[in-house]
This record gives sequence, C-alpha cells and structure tokens, in this order.
Amino acid sequence: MTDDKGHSKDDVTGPGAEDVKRQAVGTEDEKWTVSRRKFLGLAGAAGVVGASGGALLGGLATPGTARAAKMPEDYVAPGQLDEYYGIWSGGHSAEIRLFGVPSMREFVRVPVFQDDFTIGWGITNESKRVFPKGPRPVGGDLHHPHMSMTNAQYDGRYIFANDKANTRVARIRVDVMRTDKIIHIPNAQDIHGLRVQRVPRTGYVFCNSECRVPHPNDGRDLNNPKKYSAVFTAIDGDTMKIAWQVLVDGNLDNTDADYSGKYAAATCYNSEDGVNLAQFIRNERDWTVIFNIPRIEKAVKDGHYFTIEDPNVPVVDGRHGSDLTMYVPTPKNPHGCNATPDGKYVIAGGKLSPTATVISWEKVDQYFAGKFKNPMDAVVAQPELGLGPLHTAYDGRGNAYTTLFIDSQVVKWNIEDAIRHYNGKKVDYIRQKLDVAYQPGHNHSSLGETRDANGKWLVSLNKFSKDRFLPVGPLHPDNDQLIDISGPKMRLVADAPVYSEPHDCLLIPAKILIPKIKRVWDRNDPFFAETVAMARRDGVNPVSDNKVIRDGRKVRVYMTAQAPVFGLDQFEVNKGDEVTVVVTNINNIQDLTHGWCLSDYGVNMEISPQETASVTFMADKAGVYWYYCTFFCHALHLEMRGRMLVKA
Ligand code: K7E
Ligand code: CUA
Ligand code: CA
Repeated sequence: MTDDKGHSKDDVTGPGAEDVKRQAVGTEDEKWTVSRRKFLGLAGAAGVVGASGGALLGGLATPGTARAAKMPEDYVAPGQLDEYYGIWSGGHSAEIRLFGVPSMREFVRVPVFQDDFTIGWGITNESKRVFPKGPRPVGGDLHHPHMSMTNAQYDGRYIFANDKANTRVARIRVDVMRTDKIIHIPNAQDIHGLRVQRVPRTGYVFCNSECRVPHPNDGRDLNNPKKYSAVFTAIDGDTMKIAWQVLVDGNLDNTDADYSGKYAAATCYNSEDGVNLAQFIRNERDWTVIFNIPRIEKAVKDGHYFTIEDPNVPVVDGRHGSDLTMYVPTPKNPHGCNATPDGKYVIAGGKLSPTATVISWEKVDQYFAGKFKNPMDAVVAQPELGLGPLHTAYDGRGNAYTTLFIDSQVVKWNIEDAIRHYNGKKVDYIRQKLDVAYQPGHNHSSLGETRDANGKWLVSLNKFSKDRFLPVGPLHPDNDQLIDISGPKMRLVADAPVYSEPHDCLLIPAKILIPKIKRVWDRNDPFFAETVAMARRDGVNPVSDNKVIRDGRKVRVYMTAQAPVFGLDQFEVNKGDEVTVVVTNINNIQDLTHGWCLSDYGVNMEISPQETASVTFMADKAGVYWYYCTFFCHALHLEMRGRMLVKA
C-alpha cells in the first residue's frame, strides 16, 4: 500500500513500526479510519459535556478522513513568497507566531506574555518597560490575536491579544513585530474573548472576563457566588487605557464587534451563575449579550457609572433591565461569536446545542428603538449543523463555515437559506461537511473577519492530531489544516503540526503587510528611546561610543556591536555593583542580528540592525565572565566576545 505521495507504509521499520503502519496518513484502510474517528468523537463528547451530556452521543459515525487534494509545495515553491501572512496564537506558550499561508511554514515567534531567551524578552530593560509595573508572572495564555482595522479592513498598525491566565491584554506593533504594551484588566479575571472595533477604526479593543469574581475581590464573598460578576471591557487601542467596563449577568466567553460601530456582542455560557460543571450546563439556553456602544459612552459621559478596584475605570451597570444591553437567549453554552462580513448578522455557535444562532443587527436596532420587547425576536435563523458547533468563518459569498468539535468536521452552510428555512421554507442550507483531523476549535478564513472576505482559504485549528504525524511522545502536536474554499467544494490541502496550543489565527494578504514591515530598526524608534535618552544624559552617543560610566554603585557600560566585534572587549566592575549594559548594533544591513549573552548571569538579548538593547543585573559573583554573540553573524561570530571582570 502507498499513500498519496507514493511512500509505502512498509518503508517504516523499527520499534513501534506496526502502529505507524496501521495509522499512516492517507491510509486506504477505511475501516480503521472510521473506528478511529468514532473513538475520537466519543472522547471529545465526553470531554465537553461530561456524564450528563450523554444524549449528544448519537449519530457519531462519520465518513473516512478527507484526503489532501494538492500539497502546499504546489502553491509555494522554495524561494517563493507566500500570498498570506498567518498570525497564529501560541496559546499557553503566550506568544504569537507568524506563518506563511498557503505553505504553512512558521517564520518567527513574537514573545508577548512569556519570557523568551532568544530575544531577551523579560530580560532586557526595553521589554520590562512593556509590562505593567509590579511583579511579573512568567507566562500567559494567549487565545485571540486580532489586527487593528480602519473601516472594517486590516490597517497593519497593531495586533491585540488576550492573556486568559493573567487577565491581561497586549498590543503588538506590526512594523517591528514587537509587543509594545501590556495592561492588566481590573475588576476581572481570565480575559478570554477579544476583538477589535471595525468601524470607523480601532478604536476600541473589546475583551471579556470569563470567570466571574466578587467585586471587590478581597476575600469577603468566597462562598457567595450570587455576588460574583463579570465585566465587558473596552480599551482605547491608541492609548491602551481602559475606556469603560460594563457589568453583566452571567459570564462572557467570546466577543465580536459589528460593521457599523454601534454594537458589540458576547456569548455567555454561565447564565446559571454556576461555579462547577454540573451548574454551568443546567440551563437549555444561556444568552448572547449585545452592547449598545453609543448609549454606554453617553452613560459614562453623563456620570452614570461607578468604580470598583481602579478609580480611573468607569463601570456601567448592564445587567438585566439596563437599556445599555440586550440579552438574546442562545442555546446551549454558546461559544463562538462571529459577525458576518456583509455587516448583517452575528452568529453564535451552540457548542452543547447542535445549532448556531443567527442574530440580525437590524433587529437589534429595532429592539433598542423600542419596536419590540422580546430579544428572541432578533434571532433570524437557528440552523442545525451537527455536534459541538464552536466557531464560524465566512467566504464573502454568503456561506458560513462552522467547526463541529464533536463531529470533527467543518460544515459549510448558506446563511440566507438558513433564514428561509427558519421562516418555514423547505430549503437545505447545508452545503458540505468536510472531515478534519481532529476536534476543531476555531477556524479562520482569508479576510473573513473583514469586509474584504475573499473565500480563498480556510484554516481549521484542530486540537487533536492523534495519528496524523510521527509519534513524538505523549504530548501530541495540534493539527492546523489548510482548506481550499475557493471552489464549490472545500478541499483539504495540508496538515500542519503546531506546538500547543493555537486557538485562533488571522490570514492577512502579504501585500497589505509587506510595505508596513521594517527590515532594520529606525534609530529614533520609541521602543528603545528611553535607553538612548539615558545614554545622552551620560554624554554617550550609542552608535559610536564605547564607554563605562560609574555613578556610585551603579555602572553603565555602553558598547557597539559590528560584525564580528563588540566595541569593548573587556570591562571591569566591582562585586555588588548594579550593572547596566547597553549594546547598539551599528550594522545597517538587513538580517545582520547580533546577540549579547553573559555567561553564568542568565543574560541574553537580541540586537537587530540599528537597534539598542540594554540589560540591568547585579554583579553578585566575582570573577571573569565572558560575553559572546548569540546570533551567527559572521565567519568570526564565535570570536565575537569579550570579558567582564567582577572584582571581589
Ligand atoms: Cu474557542 Cu479561547 Cu477562541 Cu479556544 S476559544 S477554541
Ligand atoms: Cu555578532 Cu554573532
Ligand atoms: Ca450554561
């Protein structure tokens, strides 16, 4: 037997070979494939709904695993450039990653919430200034990267992202692909959903607190969950200050903004005010909350707000009965929240209900204008899609693509046909179901969250890879699959193993970003401006001077880096000094990066062309310590080093 590429499974030898042969990708053993999909379906269902969700387990038999139609190398040959940038979430690695699409090659990783020794993130003074003041947690859990928009189009300024683990939001500059601001969100815990205001521009960054907490969270209400609550937060994307928060009933999971600038929506799976799984899944319906942005802004302006932990953060009351919000009943434990690129609807994935709920923004307008009372009337369709509907992407041609976690499928369906069906017409809105491997969470289509949705590519971000790759130990990679959606049928193009755990990704045309991205740093860049100002105060020109400045017990060491030498090949300090080393890469050549690593002091930093980077440490160990360059910059790169003497 051979697979699609002509490899024989019999080529595999050695320990475990039998398993590999049985589970080889592209196997023709349909029976095995079906049984393995069934097993995963059951495991996935059990994981989601627990014992009380047993009713969902019917109808799990699915056809065989879809075959790759055309390989990525057919689209992007060596040396060619990808047509799309993929901005990938790193999940609890807390970084974002840049991929090429359709090649699915990973290019670089951009540290956000975590420390990273490659570039010295969390080590350099410049990176530490990005974080909020105070103790810094070591990592984070980044789910949702989203790019700033102007008039519902990607504008290439910033990427914003949440940290579910430590209740923070970060902003990443696109021009240098560097995180430039991280803030902590008060009155909240576990920032999960995050989206940007599309119109007129970003503008606001909307984010959700998933876990309800007492307000204030000072230990008083440990056993009084009725007093817990969650907030919806709007951050000003330009200043990274919190503009306002809305107190809501229930919790908030995912969010999205509309295409007019008037509304944002968020799904809630805990209408029960529960604190454990059995309670979270008790109700048949939870809700989708719609936020009326102009009314909230007016309430804040008119002083109709209060404050909780932070006296500078206005909080308005948007709980039931408020005219700032609307609670649209939504079955059951809804998860994904995705506005359609035609600007008409927002769609919530039912997760524990086999349905998606289509809410019309026009009806939302009418509700807030007092034209009807029952929020349920804003629902214009509730198509039955399959088991475990989570997130939905769009092709700009009226079709929606929803991931089915339990069925391990992507279902393509037509929105207007689903609306006709809801109105009693006998039409079939399902267009196709494609098997994915396995258990998809998010999916994302090319430009599908903008008004330019072009229906070319879809990425299905699958949580399980199981047998799709060589075994690598008990921790398996995720499997992000590339699907061609340009034709009438979805076609699987590639499997891409990825390290845990991307939740979401963006696909952005290369032609939008290429002109925005710098190849070398600008000497006036604000990222290291504070360090350059310090040099000026010391009378040092960092691009030419190599100097040691002593200031009491503080020592500042300035040196240049130019392949293959550091401007100082030695310097001396005293034990107990606080030492700041400032290195400036004076090479002005694309791709010529240096590093400065100090042995046995836990220090490394990347210094790219025309960049200045600095680090401060206590010289608490006497002796000779070598520093050396960590980026292979020259034939004499290994010789690019020097010594620090710490005198006892
Ligand atoms: Cu569905 Cu955090 Cu967007 Cu994961 S969330 S999948
Ligand atoms: Cu500089 Cu290697
Ligand atoms: Ca619920």
